[in-house]
Amino acid sequence: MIGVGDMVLLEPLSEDSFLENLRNRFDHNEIYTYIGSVVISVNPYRSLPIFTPEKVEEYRNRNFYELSPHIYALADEAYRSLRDQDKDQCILITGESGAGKTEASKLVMSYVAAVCGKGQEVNKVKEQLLQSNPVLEAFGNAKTVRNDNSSRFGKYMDIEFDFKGDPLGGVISNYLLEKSRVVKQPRGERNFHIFYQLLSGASEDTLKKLKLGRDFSKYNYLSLDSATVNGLDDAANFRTVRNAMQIVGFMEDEVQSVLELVAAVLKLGNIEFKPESRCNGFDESRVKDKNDLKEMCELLGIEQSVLERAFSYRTVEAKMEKVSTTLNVAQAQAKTRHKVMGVLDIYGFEIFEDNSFEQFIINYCNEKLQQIFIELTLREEQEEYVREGIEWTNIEYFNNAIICDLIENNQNGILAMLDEECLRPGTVTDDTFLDKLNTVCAEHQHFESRLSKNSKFLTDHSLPHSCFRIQHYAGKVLYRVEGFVDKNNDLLYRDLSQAMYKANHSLIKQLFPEGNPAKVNLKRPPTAGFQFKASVGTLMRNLQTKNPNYIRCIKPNDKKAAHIFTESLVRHQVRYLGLMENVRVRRAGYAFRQPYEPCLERYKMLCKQTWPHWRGPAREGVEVLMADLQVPAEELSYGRSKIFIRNPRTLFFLEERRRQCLQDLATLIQKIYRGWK
Ligand code: AD9
Ligand code: MG
Repeated sequence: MIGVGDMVLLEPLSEDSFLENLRNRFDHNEIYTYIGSVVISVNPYRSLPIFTPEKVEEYRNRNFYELSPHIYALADEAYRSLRDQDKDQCILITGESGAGKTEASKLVMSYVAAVCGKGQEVNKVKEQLLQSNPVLEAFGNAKTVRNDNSSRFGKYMDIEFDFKGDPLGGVISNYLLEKSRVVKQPRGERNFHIFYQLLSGASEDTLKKLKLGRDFSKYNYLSLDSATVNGLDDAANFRTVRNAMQIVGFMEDEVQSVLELVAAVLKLGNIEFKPESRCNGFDESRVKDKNDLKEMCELLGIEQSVLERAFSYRTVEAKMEKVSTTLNVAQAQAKTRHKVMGVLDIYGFEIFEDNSFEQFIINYCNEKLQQIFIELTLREEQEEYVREGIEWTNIEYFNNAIICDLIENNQNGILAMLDEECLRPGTVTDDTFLDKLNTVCAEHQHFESRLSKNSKFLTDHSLPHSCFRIQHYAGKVLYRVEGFVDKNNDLLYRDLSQAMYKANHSLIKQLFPEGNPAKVNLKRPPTAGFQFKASVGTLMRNLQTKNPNYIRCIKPNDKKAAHIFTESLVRHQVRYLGLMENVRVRRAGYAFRQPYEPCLERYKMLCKQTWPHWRGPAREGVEVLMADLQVPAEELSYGRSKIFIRNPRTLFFLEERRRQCLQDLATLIQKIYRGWK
């Protein structure tokens, strides 16, 4: 074993020793390390020979700590508890952009697919589950500065299983797709993969039908400086995606509709507007060159004049963005309750130089995940203690509930105040929102309210203009309010949705149900913040009913390169993932626990009474053994099925004695062997 496989057993424990252990293991291709049952994964940025079918077999049906740390061990444990103990599971994968979350989620899915049932029907479902990834990635991933295949949405997938543990299907929810990317990408980044894939990989015939050419530079929405990405074969990926769409269940005409939509978006990007003076003295916008507009209308079956009018006028109100979509719903007929394994691949905590509404929302989601992590980790510990009949010692930990409250409280939480501001008549700007925030928080300060007493909302005079700062569990983050009101409003003018609804194109019609004039809803659609809060709430309630399994992903360097471990960068992530806190909580009770049988088996050679055989119950054997080795009684607790060891040093002591014993034995055997010769 390189270094220490489980950080709980690290001695002495400090941030430095934690980092050194990670680095040491990373340098030796050991990218996985445990904190108890949590898996830390450090992105290797190269393919390692540890994801082979042989490895799958190696980890299959083995106990978690038996082999060296691996994501397969976690997947196996989760799958077996689901199948054999009927416990719904969730796999929570967090980490910053490029840390390897999406790859980890795919590894878990492929492991589960490899070990669960067989047969024609089951294999079809497995294929559908696995092939949902390329489809989602084509439309939701893009090359960014941080990651060539960055997911621009959060994803949660519930995989459903029958009583035998065979997969039945899956339900996917998406969170907060970064849709602004369609229109504009930061320097050095690309639009969503599908645009480039379509232009590079579609046949001449398809392109002709879609009225497209291959040249990226002809389309305003496709940035020019980074249109091709090293190591990314857009044309080959297009074929993969088309194939995947078919496997997932899209009919040929549906695929065609989707591609028409993609083409229409490219055309839309090329439409330019010019001001035209009106007799009332106002300027009105008019479409400059009508060819793209015409082609777009042909693709979508929209009357050109209708769309043109919608572009130029605005009545009122808007549509609500769908936050979660359901794909590929389970096909099961069985009436029995399904077992469920949820896989969450969601954006990690973000602290940039410039933090906006998106970071605010993302960090809020991470606060909620941290909260559930604390809650569930502690609950799990507590439950195990109760199960084993061991006295529960209270563990001190930082509870971030007050930060969640600061953001989501229905009365005076930041999201509620933003909503109030967005809905208020009169002139609303980002600055009026900030004023309100500061006033309410100052008022609270005056009354020594919850908000200020814990001072997670930080006001001081050093703050730059138009900013507020929050003390998140992972660190202080400065948010710039510019754009908060607009992004929260998330308005699409009704004229546009009505024009879209009039299209003679079934997919477009489905996408804009609010454009149906029969369903004119004068009520304002919910704000983006409100919707996100609601969907995060649903997600949290869903996760709370499941047994959690954690994968914490770490990005070792900023260069997307193999073999480089930048300590400062990793230290930062270790801090904001709360990993030291995690180790501390885990060690606060008992650092190590093991069922009696394997424990006796491993150490019985250290005591004459237990070696070579112990005839009585394993628990008594372990008691005799520990007494003989003079392990202090306060170091140990005897549970119903397991022994609990308080301090890692006790375990090291046992391991060291065992090592010596084996060595002595080896020397003895050598001597005897020489004697024979
Ligand atoms: V983002 O928040 O969606 O921008 P992720 O999802 O955390 O991010 P991703 O899984 O996409 O990161 O990993 C980034 C890249 O790292 C991948 O495209 C691979 O090139 C590389 N990677 C990640 N994990 C592994 C691995 N286990 N083995 C080899 C890996 N390469
Ligand atoms: Mg990702």
